[in-house]
Parts: sequence; C-alpha cells; structure tokens
Amino acid sequence: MKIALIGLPKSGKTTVFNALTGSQHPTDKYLPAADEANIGVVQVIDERITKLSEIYNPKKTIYATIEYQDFPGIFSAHSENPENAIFSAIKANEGFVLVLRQFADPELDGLYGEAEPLKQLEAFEDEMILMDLMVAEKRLEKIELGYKRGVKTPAIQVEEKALRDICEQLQQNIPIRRMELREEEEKAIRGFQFFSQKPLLVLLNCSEDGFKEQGELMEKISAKGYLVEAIAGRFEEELSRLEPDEADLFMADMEIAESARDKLTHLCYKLLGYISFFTVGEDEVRAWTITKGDNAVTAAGKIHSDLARGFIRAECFKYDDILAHGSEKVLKEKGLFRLEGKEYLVKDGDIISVRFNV
Ligand SMILES: Nc1nc2c(ncn2[C@@H]2O[C@H](COP(=O)(O)OP(=O)(O)O)[C@@H](O)[C@H]2O)c(=O)[nH]1
Ligand SMILES: [Mg+2]
Repeated sequence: MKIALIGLPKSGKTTVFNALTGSQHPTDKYLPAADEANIGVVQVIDERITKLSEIYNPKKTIYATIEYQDFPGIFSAHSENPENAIFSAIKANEGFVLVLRQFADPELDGLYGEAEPLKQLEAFEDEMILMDLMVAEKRLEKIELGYKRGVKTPAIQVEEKALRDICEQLQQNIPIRRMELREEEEKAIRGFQFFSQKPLLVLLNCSEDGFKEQGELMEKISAKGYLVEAIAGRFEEELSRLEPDEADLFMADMEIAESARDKLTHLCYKLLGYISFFTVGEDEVRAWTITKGDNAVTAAGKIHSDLARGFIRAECFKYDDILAHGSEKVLKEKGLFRLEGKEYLVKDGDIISVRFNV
C-alpha cells in the first residue's frame, strides 16, 4: 500500500512521517522546503500473523507493508504546473493523508497564514480540482485535434464523454471521488490518476494539549465526507524514539490508546477499503492486501498471476477457527474447511490455499 503525506509547507508532514517510520529527518522550522520526498516502509504488525506464525512455525513470516511518502509542501505557490514531477509522484500513490496544521505557532502563522484547518482543507480541494480540470481540458483539446485528423475510435469517444462529464462537475467544485462514474467511465479515466479522485484522509496535527479537543472540528470535516483524525505530531515523533516500555508509560499518561503508526495503519486500510487474507505453511506465513469485495481469483492473482490464470479452487478457512482449534486437521473434522470457487468473495481474515493448473 502506498500513501502520500501531503499538505502545506510546515504543516508537520515530516514530523508525522518520522513518527510513523521511526526515521529522523530534519524538521527545523527554518529549513527550506525539501525538493524530494522522504520514503519509508512500515510493517503492518497484524497480531493475527504473529499468532499464525506461532501455530505454523514457518521459515519466514511476512507482514503487509505500508509505504509512506513524505512530499515537500504543495500548493503554496500559484500557477504550479499540473504536470510537474512531484505531482505525478504524488498521484502514483493509492491514497493521500492531508496533514493540516492545527497547532499555533506565531512564526509559522506569519509565514503561512494562521492554522485554520477547515479553510486549508477547502483551499486544497480547490487546488486539486483545478489541477484535474487543467489536465482533463488539455486532454480534451488533444482529442479534438485527433478528431480533426480523423482519429476517432469508440474508446476515445467514451473517454471524451467521460472527460466532458467530469469537467462539468469539476467546474461546480465537485471532486471526482464524489462523482458517480459508470464503470466504463472509471476505466477510461483511470490512467490520469486525478488528484480529486484519490481517497483522502484529513489528519489534524495538533499541539500536545490540543489533540483531544478537536471533536467539533472533526465533526465538521467528517460531515463533509472525509475520514478525519487528530494527533499530536511532535509528541508522537518523540514517542517513536522511546523504548516500548517507556513509550507505553507516556501514552498512558497522555491517554493515548494507540500509537500514531497503529492508528494510521487502521485508518489507511479503512480509507482504501482494504482487507487482509493470509497464506500459511511450513515455508511462509504471509499477509496479503486486497480490496473488500474482491473475489477468490483476484486474491489468487495477488499471490501470483499463474494462480489467477490457472485457478481451480480455493481451500479456505477462517483465522478465528484455526486460532480456536489449533490445527487444520481439527478444522477438517469439524467441517470448517471450505472449498470455494472463482466468485467467492474473500473475507478479512480468510486463510487461503489456491489449487491451480497452468
Ligand atoms: N508545536 C508543534 N509543533 C510542531 C508539530 N508538528 C510539527 N511541528 C513543528 O513545525 C515545524 C515544521 O514541521 P515539519 O514536520 O518539518 O513540517 P513539513 O514542512 O510539513 O514537513 C517544525 O518546527 C516542527 O517542529 C506539533 O505537533 N506541534
Ligand atoms: Mg517536510
């Protein structure tokens, strides 16, 4: 899973990134904006994998991972080119975490305007919509030119129609993720990786004593249809540098139940509608990430394209059942071992072994 941290300069993206990845990139207030993204990979320590590993004792245990990319601040300057390299890199991610500064800082206020998350959120949506509009309109111009030269395939006509519909709604300030697109439209525009189509999590970066008091603001943001969370970025960064025992004490003291890393992990799965299934055996116990609603063939394809191509059946049981009964033998005796076909919708926590033939 690939997630981009985005936001205005000095909103605390690198601070949050450090907290999530345990890295120590500089976050000096007066440091000029970086020109490259920081990249860090975080393991998703799913305790189900840990427990399965205890049962199967495999040679390898492989957790899922989230790759976080901490981008330099965007949309701070006007007239940014919608095709610049940073934008393309951001759009290559599956979802965005928009970090909004909610902690007060007189110097940052002076430089970047006061911490007004709602206003900043709106400004961000506007910019994203504008960038998408520019990209879509440019493509439409190219299509027109092509028509004049006699290039007019059915696929291009579908794309043209989709883009016209989208432009019309973008002009009314509707982000693409809220538009109802038909499947063919969705397919036709997939390659553009439009900003306003990506799932967006709003992360309020608060002061140490302010992150619990964001209820009202969070409700407002959530009423606009966003997933939203508040954390104390700098405090979390400090926490991530402590030994686990020590960190637990500080967390208890602050009444934080979950580290920023764990919190963000759950939220990112939710944001993207992802679930996990597992494969188990002597060699390897491993977590795989799919979209809720994916069928057994799609899940098999995550493991290897041959498994999807030659799919015969999925042998399947539930994590909860193996945990309760301890062995596959018992599951078979109890009839908790299932054979599922191609159309079976894989559930979170399914343990799957694919029978295939290529
Ligand atoms: N008080 C406070 N300061 C923070 C917090 N998060 C970041 N900062 C400060 O804000 C400045 C910019 O942070 P940084 O993470 O570099 O922002 P970026 O430009 O978005 O990557 C630094 O001086 C941080 O120490 C926070 O939660 N509380
Ligand atoms: Mg930074």
